Amino acid sequence: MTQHGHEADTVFARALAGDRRALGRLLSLVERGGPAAERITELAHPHSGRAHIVGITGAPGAGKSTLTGQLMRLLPERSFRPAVLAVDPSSPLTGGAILGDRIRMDDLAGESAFIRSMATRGHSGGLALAVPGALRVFDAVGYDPVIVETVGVGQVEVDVAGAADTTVVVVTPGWGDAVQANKAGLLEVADIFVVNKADRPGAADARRDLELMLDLSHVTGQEDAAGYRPPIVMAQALDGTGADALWEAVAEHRSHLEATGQMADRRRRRLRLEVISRLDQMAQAQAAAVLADDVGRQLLGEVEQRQMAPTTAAARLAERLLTDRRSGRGTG
Ligand SMILES: Nc1nc2c(ncn2[C@@H]2O[C@H](COP(=O)(O)OP(=O)(O)O)[C@@H](O)[C@H]2O)c(=O)[nH]1
Ligand SMILES: [Mg+2]
Repeated sequence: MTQHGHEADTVFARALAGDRRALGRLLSLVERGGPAAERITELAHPHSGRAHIVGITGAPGAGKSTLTGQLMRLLPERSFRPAVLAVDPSSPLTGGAILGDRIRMDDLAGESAFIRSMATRGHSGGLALAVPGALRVFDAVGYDPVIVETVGVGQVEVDVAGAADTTVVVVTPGWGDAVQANKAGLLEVADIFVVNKADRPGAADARRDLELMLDLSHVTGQEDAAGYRPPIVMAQALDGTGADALWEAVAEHRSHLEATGQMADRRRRRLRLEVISRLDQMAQAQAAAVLADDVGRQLLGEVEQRQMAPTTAAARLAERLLTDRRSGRGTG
């Protein structure tokens, strides 16, 4: 067995038995990518598929972390074992304040919760693989729900709605109205809305605007065929108001997904996308290798000299790449 395989196997077994340090190590290995991450995916996959993955998204400063922190307080009291993956462009790897400025990791260091921050920079394999990998690890070792916090669609390369069973979109009176949420593409991905900072003026307006937008999407037939309409939860994350109602909405959405078969559909689509990203990454690495070798460089030279069309060169390279793979002389 390779060294990577050996470490991954040992660490995974320990994490599965409840060792929190091993879980931390496992997540680092997954985040780093490469052979160890692949081995961990193999080990974790058969154990996964049970946790409810809840995405929390919205503009920076909307209160996502504070709200998540409130859920992390509430859920263990109700016998859940929640985990959080905070994907944050500004977050250091071991930030003490990832759950907002009032709630520190130490407050939540109990056995029944786990919080992990993932910086968006420095991923050779990309977040597109690191995020599903980390969520799978949490799921496999028994955390449920698994909450993934990210800034809004289009601001990071990870698509939270694609990664989650239930997507919560947080807006604030200060951030703007439903029109902005709509422009940011958040309206389509929301299963639940939270109007946070309801202590601020304009909260009722934000709610009304969202209701109007939802009415419109109903008229244009965008509403869920099974009649689901995203509820709007008013919250003040700083003092925890609305956290209960948010959790209730999340649980209702889960029931709805299960009753209508959409849970299975979403998961099927997600796994398919994960295979596609992985395949894509492998194909790109292979293509880069074939382009960089002698034949690749020669063909590129011929294209530059106008002796060969780019299409012909690409077709030749593709053929070589596939032949190499089949005869086991590939670079991977
Ligand atoms: N007034 C008010 N401030 C809030 C509320 N919730 C969060 N905040 C503050 O908003 C700021 C951003 O919160 P944070 O949770 O870090 O937002 P994130 O970037 O979406 O994760 C922090 O200073 C919070 O204390 C709220 O309900 N009311
Ligand atoms: Mg945050």
